[in-house]
Amino acid sequence: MGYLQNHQELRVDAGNLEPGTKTVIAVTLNYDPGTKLAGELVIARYAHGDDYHDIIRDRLRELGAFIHAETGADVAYRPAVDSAPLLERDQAQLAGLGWVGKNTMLIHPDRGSYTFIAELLVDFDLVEKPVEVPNRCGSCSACIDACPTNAIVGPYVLDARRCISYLTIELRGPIPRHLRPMIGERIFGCDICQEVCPWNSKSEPTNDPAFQTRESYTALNPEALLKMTQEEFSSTFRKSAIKRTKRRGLLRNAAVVLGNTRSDSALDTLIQTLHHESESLVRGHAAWALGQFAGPRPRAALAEQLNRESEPYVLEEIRYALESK
Ligand code: B12
Ligand code: SF4
Ligand code: SF4
Repeated sequence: MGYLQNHQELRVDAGNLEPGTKTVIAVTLNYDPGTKLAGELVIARYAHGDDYHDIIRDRLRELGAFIHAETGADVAYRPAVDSAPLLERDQAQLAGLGWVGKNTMLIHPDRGSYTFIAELLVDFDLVEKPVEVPNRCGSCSACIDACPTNAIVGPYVLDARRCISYLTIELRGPIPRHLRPMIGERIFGCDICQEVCPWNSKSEPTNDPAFQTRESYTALNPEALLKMTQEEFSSTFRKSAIKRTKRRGLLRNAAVVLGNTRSDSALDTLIQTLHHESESLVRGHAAWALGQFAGPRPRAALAEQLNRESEPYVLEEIRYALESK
């Protein structure tokens, strides 16, 4: 997320991002497939279908072409969706598309918060100014109370370093050990602070074909993920936002989930991963997961790998796992 920090000056005023910008047309798009996955994987709702970056950028270009055709004016426009250093929730709030709630999400009173935000930066003024939607969080604190990692450190303030979404999607290295148990079964992203929000109980799932749950995901489970080759990963998550973690990130998350669920049927897969996986990040998390199981088998597998392992990070995870047993 360094691009946000490195471009602070661009973030509040879109004119700094695209010289000549006079208006930000902010839009939201419902991504809610309406269900959690039927299988064993818990994937954030926004990632059940196709990669929104490509889909929404194309649709924004269509909107730009439509404005050009309607007005006849030679308008310049630039599309942006979760790709530019813009404060998108604040832009959307200023555009009257909802309020930023205590969980830091943009919420619309009818459409809830399962929405992407995107913008078209244009070089003309709009005559009408939008009317802002008043904040309706009131005395509710359901999102703050439900967050498993206490990442919402106070109303409207999120410590991203504790957020499961950050830990499972953006973080490239090892997940801090003390936070792993709180991830539960979440393999990619987290929706808890939205699922408990009363403003999402009214919202309708989307019919948009791009954001329906992919059929192939219902057959997946964390064990199957841990066995995935690079080729299988690339084809399964082609044109999906999930490929952002790369194979090693997703397999790291799968190992954490198996350590949390501690199903005996996962032992063989975790041992195979510890002994044969080429990515040290994944071996390290498999070691941690084995440390969560009781009994002599995981201990023997850890001890065996202690003699074979050469990577200092994995050795450290193995020692921690053996000590904690
Ligand atoms: C970084 C980031 C994350 C981080 C941090 C999240 C966060 N709450 O800041 C992580 C990885 C944790 C994350 C998680 C998620 N994210 Co995210 N994320 C972003 C991103 C790229 C930047 C957000 C940001 O700037 N954060 C930094 C902090 C400092 O900003 P801030 O808290 O808003 O505080 C600033 C403003 O409030 C501002 N401010 C205060 N008052 C005022 C007043 C005015 C007038 C103005 C202009 C500014 C202003 O000053 C503060 C300091 O800079 C945006 C896209 C974008 N470019 O905006 C998507 C975005 C916010 N994420 C999105 C989504 C969907 C998610 C997840 C739901 C994904 C998931 N299911 O796992 C979770 C939700 C977690 C949560 N509760 O927030 C959507 C939200 C859509 C919506 N309806 O709100 C966005 C908008 C992407 C998109 N284009 O659709 N995300
Ligand atoms: S997305 Fe999950 S971990 Fe992040 S703030 Fe919301 S409930 Fe907490
Ligand atoms: S759960 Fe309650 S406090 Fe949190 S965003 Fe929704 S309405 Fe606001």
